[in-house]
Amino acid sequence: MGFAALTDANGLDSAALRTLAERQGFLLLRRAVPDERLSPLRDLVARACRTRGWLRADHTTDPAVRLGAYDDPRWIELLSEVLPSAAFDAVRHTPAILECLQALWQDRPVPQAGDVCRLVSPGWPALTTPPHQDAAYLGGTPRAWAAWTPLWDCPLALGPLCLLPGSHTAGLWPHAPTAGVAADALQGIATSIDDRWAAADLAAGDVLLFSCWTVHAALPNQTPDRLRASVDFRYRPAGEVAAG
Ligand SMILES: O=C(O)CCC(=O)C(=O)O
Repeated sequence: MGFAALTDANGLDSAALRTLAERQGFLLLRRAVPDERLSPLRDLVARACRTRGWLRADHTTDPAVRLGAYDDPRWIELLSEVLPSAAFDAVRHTPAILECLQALWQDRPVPQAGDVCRLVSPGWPALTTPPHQDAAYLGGTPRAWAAWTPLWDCPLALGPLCLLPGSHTAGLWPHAPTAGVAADALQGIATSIDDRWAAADLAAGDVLLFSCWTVHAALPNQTPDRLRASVDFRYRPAGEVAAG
C-alpha cells in the first residue's frame, strides 16, 4: 500500500510550522530526540523486556508473547517501572518537542495526563491501534497535542503511526467498536487506511506531533520476530484547562 509523504518540519520557522500544522494536523520532526537523551530510556525498556523474556539477546522476540493489549497486566506492571523513571521524563522534556509546541501555541507547553510506553508483538493484527482521535478519550483543553516516537528504528513493517491529513478540521468523528476484532481491541473510527494516509519509515528519535483532533492509527507489526517499542506524551498550552 502507498502512503502520502510525511514532510520533515525541521528547520521551518514558527509561521511555517503553524501553517503546516494547521493544514495537516500533524508535524514530523526527524531526529528530534537526540540519542544521548533517548538511549537511557531505550536501554531501560530493552532491559525490562529481556528480564521478562520478551526480548532475546539478538533483539528478536517470540510472537507468542503477544504484547499489545491495553489491559494486559504484564504490560501494566512494566509501565509501573518505566513511567516514573527519570529516563522517561527526560524524553518527555525534549527541547525540540517543547520548542515546536511553543511555536505552534505561542504559549508554554506543559505535560498533560496519559503518557505511555507501548510494546507491540508481531503477528497480532487485532491488537493494532485502530483509527481514532485522542479528543474522543481525553478531557480538558481542545488544544492538546501528542508526541510519538519509536525507541528503536520503526520501518513501515514494524507498525509506526499513520495519520490522516486534514482530519483535525471536521470535529469529532464517530467512534465505534471496530468490526471483527478481538474483544480487547480499542474502539475506533470505522474507516480504512489507504493512500490518503501519511506514514513513513521512522528512525529512533523521529517525532510525530499531532493534534488531539487528528485521526491516527498504528500500522500492524508485520515482522516475523521484532517487537515494536514506542513512547507517546501529551501536552497542553500552560494557559489551558488540564484534563479532568
Ligand atoms: O502507538 C500506538 O499504537 C498508538 C499511539 C496513539 O494512538 C497515541 O499516541 O495517541
